[in-house]
Amino acid sequence: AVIISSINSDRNFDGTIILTYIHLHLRDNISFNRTDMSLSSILSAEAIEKAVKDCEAPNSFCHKKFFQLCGLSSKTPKEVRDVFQIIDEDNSGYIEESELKFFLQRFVPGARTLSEAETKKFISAADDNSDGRIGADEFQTMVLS
Ligand SMILES: [Ca+2]
Ligand SMILES: [Ca+2]
Repeated sequence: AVIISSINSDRNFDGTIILTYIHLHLRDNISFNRTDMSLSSILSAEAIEKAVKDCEAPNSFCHKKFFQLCGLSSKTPKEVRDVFQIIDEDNSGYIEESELKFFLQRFVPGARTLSEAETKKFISAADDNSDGRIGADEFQTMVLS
């Protein structure tokens, strides 16, 4: 509806502007859907729900148990890498402390945030080179070991 109304209202103006607008609009929607779909195409909805429910209580998060319950531990290295990229929301190539805090919400939007203690424990479990963030290789090793 947004696209059609903008075409109609811009009918008297230069067509290039309209195309640029439509292009931006489509690009945003496509990239959003792509990210949204990959997590549920890798893991089953029931397994995700089970894993998030299990650590509902404050400070009960255990990454090992979470990866097992949601089924990630038994995925291929490629699939684990795909999940890494979803959690690395700003595409920096690393999962930083600020992204890890919202780890559970990447699986279920209404889930709780991780406490500072949980976040720190999570990072140190994976952070082999002690740079304070989780790289793709570190994530893969943690999940699949
Ligand atoms: Ca990042
Ligand atoms: Ca690291």
